[in-house]
Amino acid sequence: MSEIAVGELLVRCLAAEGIELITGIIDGAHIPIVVHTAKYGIRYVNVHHEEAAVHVAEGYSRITRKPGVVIGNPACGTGNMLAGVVSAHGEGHPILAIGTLRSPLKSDPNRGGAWQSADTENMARPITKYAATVRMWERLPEMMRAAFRAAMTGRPGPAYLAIPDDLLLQNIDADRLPPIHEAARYRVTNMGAGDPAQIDRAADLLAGAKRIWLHAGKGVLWADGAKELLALGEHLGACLGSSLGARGVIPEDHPHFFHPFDIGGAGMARAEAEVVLVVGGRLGEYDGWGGPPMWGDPAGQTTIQIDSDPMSIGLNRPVDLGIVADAKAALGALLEAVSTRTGPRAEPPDLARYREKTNETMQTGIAYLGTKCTTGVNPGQMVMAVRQKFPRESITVLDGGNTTLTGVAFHPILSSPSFIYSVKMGYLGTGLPFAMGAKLAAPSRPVCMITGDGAFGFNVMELETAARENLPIVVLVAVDAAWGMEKTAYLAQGYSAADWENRGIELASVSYDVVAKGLGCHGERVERMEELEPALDRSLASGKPAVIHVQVDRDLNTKPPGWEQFRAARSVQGY
Ligand SMILES: Cc1ncc(C[n+]2csc(CCOP(=O)(O)OP(=O)(O)O)c2C)c(N)n1
Ligand SMILES: [Mg+2]
Repeated sequence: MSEIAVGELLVRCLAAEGIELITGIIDGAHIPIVVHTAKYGIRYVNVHHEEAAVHVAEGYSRITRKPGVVIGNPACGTGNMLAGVVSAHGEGHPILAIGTLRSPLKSDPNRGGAWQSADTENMARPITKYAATVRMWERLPEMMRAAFRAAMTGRPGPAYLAIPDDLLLQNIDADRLPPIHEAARYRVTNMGAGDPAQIDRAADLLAGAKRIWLHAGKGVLWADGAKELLALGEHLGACLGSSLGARGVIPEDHPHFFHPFDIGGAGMARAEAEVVLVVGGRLGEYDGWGGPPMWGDPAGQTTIQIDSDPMSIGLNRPVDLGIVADAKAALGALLEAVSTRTGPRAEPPDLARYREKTNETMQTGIAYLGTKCTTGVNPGQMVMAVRQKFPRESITVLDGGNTTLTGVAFHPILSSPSFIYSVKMGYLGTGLPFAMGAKLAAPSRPVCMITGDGAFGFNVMELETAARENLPIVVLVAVDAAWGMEKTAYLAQGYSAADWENRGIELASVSYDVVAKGLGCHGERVERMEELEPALDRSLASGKPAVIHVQVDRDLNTKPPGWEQFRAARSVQGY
């Protein structure tokens, strides 16, 4: 009789789902999984913190559109991992988090004094779409399928499976294994284009309208539907916008595109549209909950929504027509149906008038960029220099507080999927692991990350992982030696700068270039704007992960463009 270990059976299930990457920190409990990965073509990346392991998997997932897989050790490593799962849950990223458990023979969470014991299934439940414990190997493939089905169906999200260490070590008869199926046999992999009658109705509504707003959410990216979305928008002469998370679905230098921060121009075009078409998005808080003042009143403005998840239809804004479908397929079908009703149209009506408003909104940004700095680099100019250095197809990752606002304002995203940022969480520390995950997913695409110094500190040890795994990303750290956005909030709440400084909440001016070198990366230090471009060139030429410490103007970094809008967006109540 030939035998295989249950750990290998688990790896076979991952291989059947097409998994090619696992992240985590090695532990005796899951050695029985890790020793089998290579022979199934799965790369195992060993990091420095399980929370970062989840973010690496998320970054990878965003670019590959495949689920990310992470393993945590019993109790503590899984606890760390669940911190990362909070992000995947909020952002809607498909992650399979596997936590090992100590054998129930030796411990259980309710037995006082046990080593590495915690009720991780219950800890995971509110932050996952599926949480369960495998107790018999006979059910392992079925439970893996349930986890992947939950993670990948509808709005994506994380799933959690716990498995005891002694079960993983058990050898079982290789001729009596439960069947393992490929993904298409156990979950919906093709939602289709939706009900043709509804597509026809949507085409009637769109062809009958002159002013159209087309809004793309991240669901368009998951469906790989950017090309179809743009073709439909151009054919209809629609104004185009995206959620913050879906940036890049429409190249942001497109003449019909309105930036998510463009409260004036976008707000006016959206409010005046006769029909709004929302694809793969829920119209959450940063979309003004889909209501006035950022959108027209749904009583007088026709809303069409396409989503693969019925739970997202009409969630925050009432709809006139809700279509459950794959975004790519539905947009393709819709273009065909629209084309039989109307020929290609020119630019959106009143575009010039909307652009005047856009220009008004941009004045704050222009003033910010023109501010002369005596004590460091202008953060806006730093961001623009990065945009000029990196090609359209590069991947941009943002992290931090005010630095991310500057990053969003001055770094147009020109392709997709090319933008990674913790939109729903503002989860500091995600940037470096996101960037690493993106580079693991697309080794030939340049990956650039712009981060605040506070954010960078969370997972800075992952630079060692990046060096070891040969992930040449370029990181710009905007060093203001402060949790700048919180300083802005502090001052806005009426406290003085002197009070802030006396509370011991400032950051030290760490030399991040030196830290980088110590961890096997290339390091640069920039104190004046003219030093930045050569530093970027040397960083790119180094072939290593590179960190550019950019000393930014501390005062200017507390007044980023978009801060008011960022606050205002969160004060809207919605329906
Ligand atoms: C995990 C986490 N902890 C705390 C916060 C609260 N927070 C938001 S912005 C910010 C300051 C960020 O500082 P830094 O990364 O240096 O960027 P800066 O604002 O200085 O540009 C903090 C502490 C958060 N968003 N996420
Ligand atoms: Mg800072």
